[in-house]
Amino acid sequence: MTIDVATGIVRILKEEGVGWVSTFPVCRVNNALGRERVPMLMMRDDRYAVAVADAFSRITGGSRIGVCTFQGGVNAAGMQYAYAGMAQAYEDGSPVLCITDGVPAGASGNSQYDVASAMKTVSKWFGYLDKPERTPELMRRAFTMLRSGRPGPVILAIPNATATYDETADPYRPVKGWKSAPDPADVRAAVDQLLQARNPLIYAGEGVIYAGAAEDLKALAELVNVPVITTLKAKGAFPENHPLFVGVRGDQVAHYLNKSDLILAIGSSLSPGRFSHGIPDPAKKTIIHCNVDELHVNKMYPTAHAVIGDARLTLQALRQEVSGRTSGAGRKAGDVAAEVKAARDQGLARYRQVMNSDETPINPYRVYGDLMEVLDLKNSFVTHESGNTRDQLSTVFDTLIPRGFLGWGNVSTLGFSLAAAIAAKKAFPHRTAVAVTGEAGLGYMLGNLEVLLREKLGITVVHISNGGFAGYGPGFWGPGHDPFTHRVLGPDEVDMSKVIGALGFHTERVSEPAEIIPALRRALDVNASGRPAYIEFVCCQYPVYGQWVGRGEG
Ligand SMILES: Cc1ncc(C[n+]2csc(CCOP(=O)(O)OP(=O)(O)O)c2C)c(N)n1
Ligand SMILES: [Mg+2]
Repeated sequence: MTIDVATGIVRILKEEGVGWVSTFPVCRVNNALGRERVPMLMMRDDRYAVAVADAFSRITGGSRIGVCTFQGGVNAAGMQYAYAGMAQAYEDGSPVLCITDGVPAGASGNSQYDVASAMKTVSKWFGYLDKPERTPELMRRAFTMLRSGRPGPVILAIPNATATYDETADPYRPVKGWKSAPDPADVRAAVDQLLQARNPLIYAGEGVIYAGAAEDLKALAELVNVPVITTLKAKGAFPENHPLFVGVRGDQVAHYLNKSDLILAIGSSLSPGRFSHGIPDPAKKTIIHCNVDELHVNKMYPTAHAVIGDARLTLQALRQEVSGRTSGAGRKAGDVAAEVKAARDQGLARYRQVMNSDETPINPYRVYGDLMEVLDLKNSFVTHESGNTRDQLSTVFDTLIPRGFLGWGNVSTLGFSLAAAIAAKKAFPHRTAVAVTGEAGLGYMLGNLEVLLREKLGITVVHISNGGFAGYGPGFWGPGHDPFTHRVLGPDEVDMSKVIGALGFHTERVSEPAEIIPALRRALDVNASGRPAYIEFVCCQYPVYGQWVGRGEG
């Protein structure tokens, strides 16, 4: 049967299990989405259209692919704005599918902005549908890229969505996605080293979550009796109430990174960035790098052994090898758990103290502590913003299930938390979803708050309202910056709870520590009936949090 390209794409999306598509108008594939009854989640700008789909892929660990559409072609205004969302998805390695209008043949000289080259810089793969009958081929390729190997965004540009082709000529079959198992010799070499090490440390990255390998990570850590740290993006890959869990950041993590003689990295690029650790004295450590591809091997640090393959298959192979060598007994190594507990207690003491603080303005840690008390940590989703909420929550927030908390941002683009909370509600409608933000993140999300009301998305936005960019306070960036790039109108001048209340949110403004828990409870109650909530907590600026370890530190 002859169909048009847009319809073909949408039918393939349905076959691939895509249940909805986020968008900001206009993209010609949207007509077919409407005709074929695939719901569109219309965001209020193109960056958020990408970010919601991106976050959906992250939160589901790539098991359900987020898809978005935005304006492209010769009038690529949408794409220029969507670029920010794509760049973040690419930076963080998120398997999101972006569909846009392509520049038609003969029109490539119409604009200054070169769509194809721009998109290639922020995608794992860029497909240009130059012939209608290639629709199944390009969609197959796209889903292969999305479901196999190192995750990353894929973009499809459709220059002529109304062109037709014969749907029966090349019937589409959903793409499974493929994994690879590591070379057994590499596994043996890794286990040789691991069993010889005195102070090994497991360094777990987000690849563990994408591989669905959280259970396997736990099983290996327990078998070899080795402490575990996770990256920001992998927060939750290992249960944070587990006796072997050290942390994401802070003194106790620094202690273990410094002390370790062997790092078993799994599912992490080991890239020392703005929001990750460096490996101190790497030449004095044995680095075993387990990764899905070779891109990151020998990148910043000398890799002693690489184990290339899917994280789950790798963890299983390592476990089997250790088991075989030790007759199932694993590695004996003294009372590792007691040492971890002592290091955590010491590292976290000063935060635990302020988590109980009665001071006013409220200490932000008190809000986080109370939030942990109110939430069912096995049935909720929390995410941070760029700024102090990232730094503080990633220091103290206990995450018990994968994606109970979404850490994001090798570089963290302000405003992503709202997209993440929306995606979490779409992925797990019965989990409570909370985005914790400062005023900068809130500024980015304001235009998109209407979506929550229209779509009846019961999400709570927690605003740590401290009247400024706390991390940018006096002295931080050197003289001249402060107060010009630090102070904004704060709770004394603007009542954001009234502003957002006028939109239709349930809102509250809380100044008393004793009111935090009741206010959060009311917000979550309201959320259960599909109404969003915004709670402004009038807080002090308290730029205190666990540090990342630099590369050179010894
Ligand atoms: C798109 C983007 N631009 C700039 C930045 C740099 N940036 C990071 S945090 C921040 C300010 C955060 O202030 P606020 O939201 O008030 O949070 P606080 O630290 O006070 O809790 C800025 C400007 C960024 N992360 N993303
Ligand atoms: Mg602030």
